[in-house]
Amino acid sequence: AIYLDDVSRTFGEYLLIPGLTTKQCIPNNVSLKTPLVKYKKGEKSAIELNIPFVSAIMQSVSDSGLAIALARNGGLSFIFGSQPIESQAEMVRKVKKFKAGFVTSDSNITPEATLADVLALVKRTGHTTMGVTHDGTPNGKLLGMVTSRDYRGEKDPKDRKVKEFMTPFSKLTVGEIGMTLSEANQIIWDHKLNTLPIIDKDQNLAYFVFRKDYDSHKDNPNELLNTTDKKLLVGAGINSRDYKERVPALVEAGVDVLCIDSSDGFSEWQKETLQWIKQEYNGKVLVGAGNVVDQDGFRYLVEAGADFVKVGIGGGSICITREQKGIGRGQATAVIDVAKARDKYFEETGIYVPICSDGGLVHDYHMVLALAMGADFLMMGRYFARFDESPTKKLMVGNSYVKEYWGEGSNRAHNWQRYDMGGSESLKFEEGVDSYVPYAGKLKDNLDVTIGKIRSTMCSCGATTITELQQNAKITLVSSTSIVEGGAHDVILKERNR
Ligand code: MZP
Repeated sequence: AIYLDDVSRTFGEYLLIPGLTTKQCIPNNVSLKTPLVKYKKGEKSAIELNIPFVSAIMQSVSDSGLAIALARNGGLSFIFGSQPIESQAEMVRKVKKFKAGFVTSDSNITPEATLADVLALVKRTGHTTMGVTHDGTPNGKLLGMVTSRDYRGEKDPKDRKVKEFMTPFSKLTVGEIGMTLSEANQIIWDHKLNTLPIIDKDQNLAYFVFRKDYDSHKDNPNELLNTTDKKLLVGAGINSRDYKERVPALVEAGVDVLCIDSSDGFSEWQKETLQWIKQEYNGKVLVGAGNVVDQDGFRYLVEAGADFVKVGIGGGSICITREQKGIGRGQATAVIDVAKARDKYFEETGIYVPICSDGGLVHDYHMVLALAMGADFLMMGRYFARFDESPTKKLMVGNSYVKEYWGEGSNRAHNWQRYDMGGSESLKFEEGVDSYVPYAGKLKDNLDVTIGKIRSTMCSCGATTITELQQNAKITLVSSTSIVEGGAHDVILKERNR
């Protein structure tokens, strides 16, 4: 046997030490943008997430409902693969059909609102409302406001007001269907707008063309602009058994990215699956692989064509693989080790292959630790299972509301393909449990708190991007006694709010 020198450790055994927080390093300036799939040095990833969160490939987590909610908030779901091909494809279609650009009015916005107010509103409502200013500065007065009701008649005085706001732009907002992006660019440029809504009346959709950086690109307006309001992003889990039928159906349904879902991905089964997909679609279909917990596993999957690699065995909240099979590795140690392999591969080839830390994240600060240790994005099951949008039942147990949450390795999920080592077509023993998690309300409300904490911790570390965090974070191991010191201690607690 080979003995590794390091101890298998998990996130709860570490803390972050503050770095210098500069005056620019404030939570609003923190960008959580992150690459999802591999890219060459100097280029950009074909898919970037606005927040580094993906939801687990699980029956009790990722259906179309959660996928829509998470994508609207900047993350991405992998629709669970342990279901018939057609129903999984239908879920993908449902997400892709969702009208992300549907616009609504909000009574909090007045003609005096600044663009910053509108942006806050857009953030809060999940990109459903957009305003227009004309002076090209972030604090410019709001002159126009678009709502879907603009085009459905004036049902109440607020609608009339909205129409009044729009008057200066009536020529720009009606009848632009068929307008090209460069025509829109020209209008923006001529009128010094920050944003230009283009309304598709038939579909009740709004497309926004906006100026990215007014000051630094004055001489080349066409470089400034891009469009938003695209279709929502969605991923899907696949297995290494029926991929020749499943992948074409998912691609046909419009899936953006796939992930081979297995508890142990360091296998020839995954290599064959990756190679088939890459060959069949000329490299155009994006697919991640995993899970692995060391450098050898990473290298093997990347050389077989993986667009990202998922890290983690046995750390999931519902997982009993380590108890059942004695297989796994502390999640923090696994991420640290695989991140080294990712960086080495980048140095050698100029290709950056993102890694995902999957499972075992309990506290919000664990997420920052995982990112600081090298994860590019995080997959979570328990976290999302608690929300209204997850597909499972909400029940009252004792005095509290809970939601059901079961592992893909439990008998309930019947997902033998995920645990298949070849040669059998059934689950021989359980590797997961059936459980409850505390009900936590709406995804968006919880995500706002979590993201707020992450931004704030990153500022303490002196980082405004995930890359900066990975490069500069100072991390220390903690002793068991100092963990006690970290909670409230030696006081008599009154009622505690989160
Ligand atoms: P967590 O976020 O609940 O801690 O972990 C979710 C992850 O656990 C999933 O993304 C998956 O990798 C893993 N998982 C899912 N089912 C099982 C199981 O039944 C499992 N053992 O380990």
